[in-house]
Amino acid sequence: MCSVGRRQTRTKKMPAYVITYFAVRGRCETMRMLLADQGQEWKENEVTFDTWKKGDLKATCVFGQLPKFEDGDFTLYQSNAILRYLARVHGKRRLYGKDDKQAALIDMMNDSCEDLRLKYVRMIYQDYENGKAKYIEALPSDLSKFEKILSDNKGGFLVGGQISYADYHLLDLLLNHQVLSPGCLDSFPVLKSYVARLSARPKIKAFLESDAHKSRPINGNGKQ
Ligand code: 6SG
Repeated sequence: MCSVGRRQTRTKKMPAYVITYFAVRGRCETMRMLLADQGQEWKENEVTFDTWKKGDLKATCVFGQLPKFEDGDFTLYQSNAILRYLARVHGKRRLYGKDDKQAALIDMMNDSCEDLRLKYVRMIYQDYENGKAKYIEALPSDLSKFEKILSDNKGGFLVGGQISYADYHLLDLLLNHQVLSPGCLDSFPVLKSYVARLSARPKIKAFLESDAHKSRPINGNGKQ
């Protein structure tokens, strides 16, 4: 999926994508799922925490953080900007809706995914021992919003009738939340079947079953 050897046989259709990140799912599993589902190849440039702590790589990153994403000689930072870039480039009708209004709604959905991700990340990294139970208790309030959105939109996705980059983001979040709290989708049948349906897309299924995915911890501190 991401061997250097294969890059040599790439045609123009096969961009030289490189993801530079820690060996975790974290902020990159959404873009990895998007790329896998779109039949793209990429190379992983794994950074150990020890290397990162030395500071040399950090000093070269525009905002001092990873992930870094390269498409040939084009370099991007900020995981959501990377998702939007890939959304503009891939997909039958791109992964960004059919017009400007759908694109704006897809951005809106992704912003709400980002809100939930930030809450999750803060709990995982700053408050896991004390805050986990409270976080799980409050989770239905967030999940119910997505349940209603998906029930109201008959197209099977967050917006319209085609997958968008925000769907990959929500899928990643829901998969992580099912690890945090295995029964958390039981009272949300629409979300539950959405996760099952997207996870069963052949290329996503293969990705989720891959050693590369399974061997990466969700978070950098081992909490999940
Ligand atoms: C952390 O926060 O793994 N990037 C992270 N951390 C290192 O020096 N808005 C952007 C975006 O969407 C957020 C980037 C994100 O792209 S991801 C980063 O660069 C830094 O700031 C989550 C993750 N964290 C584990 C980690 C590695 C280094 C610091 C945190 C574990 C803890 C301390 C060392 C090893 Fe650690």
